[in-house]
Amino acid sequence: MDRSLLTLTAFAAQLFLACAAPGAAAQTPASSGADASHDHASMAGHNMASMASMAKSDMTSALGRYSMSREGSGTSWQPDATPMGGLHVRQGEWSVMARGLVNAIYDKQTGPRGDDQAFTQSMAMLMGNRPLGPGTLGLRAMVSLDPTMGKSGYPLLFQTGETADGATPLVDRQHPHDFFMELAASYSAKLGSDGAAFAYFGLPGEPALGPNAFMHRFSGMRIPEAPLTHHWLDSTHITFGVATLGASKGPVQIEASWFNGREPDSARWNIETRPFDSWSARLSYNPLPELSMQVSYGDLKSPEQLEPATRVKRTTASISHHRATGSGNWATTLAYGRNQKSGPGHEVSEPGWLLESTYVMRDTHTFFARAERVRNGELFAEGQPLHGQEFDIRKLSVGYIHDVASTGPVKWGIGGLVGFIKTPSQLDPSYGSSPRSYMLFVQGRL
Ligand SMILES: [Cu+2]
Repeated sequence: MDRSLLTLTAFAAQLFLACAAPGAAAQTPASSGADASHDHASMAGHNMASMASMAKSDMTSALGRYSMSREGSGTSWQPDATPMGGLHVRQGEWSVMARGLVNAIYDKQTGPRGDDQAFTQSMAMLMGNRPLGPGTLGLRAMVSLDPTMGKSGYPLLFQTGETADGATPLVDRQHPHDFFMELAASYSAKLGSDGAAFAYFGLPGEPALGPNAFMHRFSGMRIPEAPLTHHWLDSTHITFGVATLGASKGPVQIEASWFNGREPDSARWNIETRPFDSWSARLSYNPLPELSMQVSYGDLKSPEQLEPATRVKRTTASISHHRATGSGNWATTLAYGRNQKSGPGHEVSEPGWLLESTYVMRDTHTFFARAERVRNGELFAEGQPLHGQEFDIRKLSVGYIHDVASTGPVKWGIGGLVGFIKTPSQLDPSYGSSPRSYMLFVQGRL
């Protein structure tokens, strides 16, 4: 176990290097040799084009009998029509896919509670599967250098969730993601003519709760701002300890997870362990290649370190649409989440909505927009006059990325976004009358 963990970590580290020095990328999949007997020299002879053009139908999912293009974050689904980004190689019995994203961002949030900061955000992922016995073994590793942005993450007005110091909650800032975002293994076996059953274990991993997480779904992955609905929909994407059982037949998948419901703590470089105290269940349905939908429910016993007595029951529903045309790709996600929080002396039910869309034209121009509405009761600390009150926050972010260069398999773009925020006027003294979010960024994608 330790050894495979180390290997997975090494894979991911290589991918980071590959992004930084793209010339080396061609060797990444080869040297990730799960098959030690493989002849590296012959691999080096392959060029990027032949790797990238490997037939989509060759890549089957680790979890079921459908194309790998249906696989979202964790065990979630996305529309089958979603293009598979990244690098794909077949090595021996292994099908391997690598992908990564890095943003160098200048961020300015306006108003009295605003701030500005320059930082980088990144994610590198390696996944592979191979036949084993009667079924398929899958391995996934995903890492992020987000911890380098500092414990308190980056400025993002009206964002709440997690902590930087273990003592006070983060408000108006997005927490950094942990270095280990996913280290997971799965095994699936065929069931009938078009079905499969699987088991998935991650430390960390993602339980069957919520839509495909924002940095993985096509409609949101290029947007450098975290959604305000993160803690309504997909904040469990890094869960330190999760086991999921699922089954799929044709267009339908049903899953249940048992997991450690506590959010990651402020130590971002480590692996955390804690007993499994929470559960979730999800039903996914892909009726057409262009469509994916899910409903899910999770009972998170004690997600917040600073309020351990608060239990959160989360309900989510989402629809994702992907349309691939001759000149581009257009992906849209509509999602709803509700957190019912109960603790000593308080009980609240907070809804959140998200509508997000990204259009990539001729592989060069990316247009994106994200509209959200959340009811948030965590904007003011204890002792402040508005503490405990809930506010409806509406935000619309629009942006554009222009791809300017590519080095090997890595594409580089420059982009910008503006977020317009509407709040009840009661918040004006704290936030100003029309708070805005601005970001300028350079984005590298593998
Ligand atoms: Cu997150």
